Amino acid sequence: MSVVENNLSSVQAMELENKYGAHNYHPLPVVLDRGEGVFVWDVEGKKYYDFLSAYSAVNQGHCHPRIVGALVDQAQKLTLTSRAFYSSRLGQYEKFASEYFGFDKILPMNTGAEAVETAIKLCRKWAYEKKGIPENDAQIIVCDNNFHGRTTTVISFSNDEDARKNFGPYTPGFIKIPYNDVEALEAAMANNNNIAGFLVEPIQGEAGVYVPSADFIAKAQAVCKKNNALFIADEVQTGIARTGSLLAVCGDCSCGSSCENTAQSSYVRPDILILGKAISGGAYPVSAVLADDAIMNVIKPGQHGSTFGGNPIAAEVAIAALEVVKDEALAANARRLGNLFRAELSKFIETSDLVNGVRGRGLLNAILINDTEESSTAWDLCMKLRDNGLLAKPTHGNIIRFAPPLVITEDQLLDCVEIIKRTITEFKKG
Ligand code: IF1
Repeated sequence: MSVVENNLSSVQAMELENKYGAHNYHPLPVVLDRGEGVFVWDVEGKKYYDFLSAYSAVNQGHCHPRIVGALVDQAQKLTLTSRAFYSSRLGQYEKFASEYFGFDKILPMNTGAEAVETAIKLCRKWAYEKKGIPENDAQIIVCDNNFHGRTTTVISFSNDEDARKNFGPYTPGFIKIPYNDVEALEAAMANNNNIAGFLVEPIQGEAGVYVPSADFIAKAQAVCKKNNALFIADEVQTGIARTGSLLAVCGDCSCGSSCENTAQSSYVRPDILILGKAISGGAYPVSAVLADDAIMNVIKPGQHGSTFGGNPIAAEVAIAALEVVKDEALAANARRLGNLFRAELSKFIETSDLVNGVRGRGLLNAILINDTEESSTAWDLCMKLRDNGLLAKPTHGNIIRFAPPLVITEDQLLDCVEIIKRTITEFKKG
């Protein structure tokens, strides 16, 4: 008899996770069993709007038929070859994705953190072999309150004590500056010839959906260019149409594919682009690093790799997921409905003493709860939202992120706005 039972209750399922699973998360008490589009169902069959989208991995909606179809078809043909051999799918994916985002090459990996680690290695190697920084002296500038993953090097430059405490000794070679502070970036670069690059999220997701000044990214890239340092954009969470353009660094374009007019003023082309999450529509772990030959070609055979990186399933799933973004104009939908969402909530919160702000871009938004970071108010509000059929979770104590799949319709979005308004109105602080 299979040890996996199919008809567990929510309570039984939660008990199993608590007993047999590491306690590295504190999930909202809901047990999801099925997903379709913007909806998920728990094991008792209750339906919810998904307003987290697996942290912006399910931008194309749950179980999108084209993406699942690509996954199933390839899984029945060839799942994994390793990179010891060529495969019929990889080169076609590499061409598709490189042209889609407008770079010479792509280095395929699996998780976002792996892609960030890859970008750090690529930047350092370029610094030693092309910029001429003395070996082991390369410095990469990062921002306060960054989130780039959970590997030991990445948490070495985190300032979130939960993410880094007691995981030392830490990897050296990183300089922290305040986010959205071009002057601090210039100062960190001035008189320091060992700066290899600047790694930044175009919008800080985990920190609480911090949208920087409109010109921050463009000015930061100009400072990098002036100092011969690489501008590295971590679009793991903000990419793939989430913020109303294909990439958050695209600014106000919503073309949803590699934009011909990359010369447009708001497009800031990174030297190294990091992608993850929704590059696969959440159907399979896929991440990637893109760069032009002058940077990417510092990596030679045997100097970097991954068992699953660029596997045939990942290749086919990512192609399908990226085609869906363009064919369903998800960037334009995210832009339009994100503006509507913020406009509706901005009006409403003028009447509420529980919420004192809404911010975001496209369909990456957050509300600021009028209570301390240490309070349970944001969590308690998410519990009430769950009861009312909408799933969201606080990013930090008093901020709730709202990030539905980008396939959401206007009617569904307005339905969710009503759920959020009603829940806030009825909420009584504990
Ligand atoms: C968790 C946060 C979000 C990311 C950016 C790289 C990665 C992430 C900008 C690493 C991953 C995930 C990780 C997940 C929850 C989620 C998250 F809360 F942790 F910070 F989205 F905000 N760059 N973010 O956001 O990608 O290795 O996870 O594939 O660790 O709890 P990954």
